[in-house]
Parts: sequence; structure tokens; C-alpha cells
Amino acid sequence: MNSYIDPSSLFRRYHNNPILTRQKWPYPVNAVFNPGAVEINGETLLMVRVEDMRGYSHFTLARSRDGKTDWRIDEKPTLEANYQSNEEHYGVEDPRIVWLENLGVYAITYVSFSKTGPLVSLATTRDFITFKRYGALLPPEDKDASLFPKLIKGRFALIHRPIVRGEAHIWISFSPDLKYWGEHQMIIPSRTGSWDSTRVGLGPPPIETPEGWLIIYHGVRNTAAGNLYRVGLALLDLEDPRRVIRRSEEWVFGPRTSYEYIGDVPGVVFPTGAIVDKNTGEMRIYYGAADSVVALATANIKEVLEYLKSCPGQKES
Ligand code: BMA
Repeated sequence: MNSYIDPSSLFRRYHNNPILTRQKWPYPVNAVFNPGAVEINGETLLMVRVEDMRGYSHFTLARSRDGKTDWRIDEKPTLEANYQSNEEHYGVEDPRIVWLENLGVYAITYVSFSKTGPLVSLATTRDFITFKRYGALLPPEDKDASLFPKLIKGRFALIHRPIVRGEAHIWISFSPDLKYWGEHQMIIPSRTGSWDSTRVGLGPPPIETPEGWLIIYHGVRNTAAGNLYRVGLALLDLEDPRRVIRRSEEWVFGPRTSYEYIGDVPGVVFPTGAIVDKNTGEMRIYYGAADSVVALATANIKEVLEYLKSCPGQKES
């Protein structure tokens, strides 16, 4: 146990949660959740996963000046699945967005639901109006992926979560060109007996900090009442993100409120976007709650790193 910092005090729910609901949507939908987040010209832009009444998902943009209030939601979908394709036949889900410094584009990794299972796909954009689709990066079954915002030793790096032999652990892979991927390595495994025993998967994209790449991930435990989705933390080495410097033993955020327990999938908090205010250190974490609404939690990044530094390191594998 960590002695002096209460992990459940690190993330604080926004008092006006949920911030986005299907009732606020300009057109009829079933649910809005798991948004990618990015800051552009001081404005927060959420690329929200919107599930239609068929059960297929697409992405629609919502914008706010302070990232908390007065959300302006686009009248129609921003990025629709290419339903004719095998890759996106059943829709697109759970986008993660990074600004790719070296290419000068936003990179959106998302789950495309193909006829043969979930795939990790990539699209890039400069303006969130037109998109260049790269297609699937790796074979199914794979989800919960994000690029690092920077090249690592001259190569692109991708965190993702393949399912292999029924096991779901977090992996990293590298590419010289966003096309050919290799040097696949498992970095954050699920832990037998723990709160994250059934599955783990990356939440928001990796966040660069002086201490390392901050990883916010979801962990799942299968219970008598179904799957419980909670959130844990890890820190990866800046130069070599295959190296896990720290990992929390405890979860730091989990379902507690009615909007996290009442919805299509009860007992789910699923963070997919994070924005750090460099001046105040406030980190805004956008998450899907109960696969039905978008909610916001805030944390102080210094406190989060302080807590992580009190966590155990991971043995070299
Ligand atoms: C995961 C993903 C998420 C979803 C979560 C909880 O496997 O499919 O989109 O929010 O399950 O249902």
C-alpha cells in the first residue's frame, strides 16, 4: 500500500457531470461516449464516439472554450465509417488524438469494427474537416491504441492492446513510416487477482512529463455483476518507453456515481482524452461513463506524478 497519498483523491469529478449526453445531441442517437480530446487555438475539441440506433458508431465534434462548459456540437457526423469496407463495416469507435509534431498533423487512432473483429486504424487531419485514412495498422483483434506525439529514436511508436490467447495486455510497436510495424513487445500486463485482472488497455494518449511518459489506463475485473472498468497509472521511460518505471498497484478512479452505474454498460469509466494546462498543472480527463455519456474529471499532474513516484517499479522482463 502507498502510505501518504490517497489514490482515490487524485481525480476529482466535475460538479456538472455529465458534460455531454444524447439528449443534447442535435440529431437522434443512442449514446455519446469515449471521446478523443485535443486543444486547438485555446479551445478544447472533443471527437466524440456517437452510437446510432443501429448500434454502429461514428465521430462528431464538440467544442468548448474552457473545456468544461458551453459545448457546441456539430450538426452532423464529422467522420463516418466507410460501411462498404471490410475494415469499418460495423462502425468506428474510441478515438485517441495526438498532434504529430514531425508531420504537422493530428493523428487519430481508432477502433474500426471489421467483419473479422476490432482493428486499430489510423487517420490524420490538419483541420478536422478532411481526413487522410491510412487503414488498419495491425491485424485483429486489437484496440485501445495511440501513437506517441513524438518520434522515439527516429521511429513512430504505438501503444495498443491485442487480444492473444484470450489475454488482453498492453503492447508497444515501432514503425519507420506508419505503415510497417514491428518490434512488438508487451509492456503492461493484466494482473491475476488484482482489480485489473481481466483486461487492461490504454486510456488517453501517452503524456510527456519530466518524469516519463504518463500512462492512464483502464483495467477490468470480471465480477458477478459483469465487468468493472477502473483506471490505473504507469510511467514509461522517456527515451525507451518499453521500460515501465512505475505502475500503481491500486486503481485511482472507478465508478461511483449514478451516471457511471446507470446506462447501457453499468460500472464503466473509460478515459480516452486528456488535456494538461501547462500553467496550472490541471489535467482534464474526458471519459465515457456507462457507455452512455461523456464526463470530466480533473487532476493535478504534479500530484499524480508524486503518487506514481511512490509506486513500485516494474522488474525488468
Ligand atoms: C471496451 C470498449 C469500449 C467500451 C468498454 C466498456 O471493450 O469496447 O468502447 O466503452 O468496453 O463497455
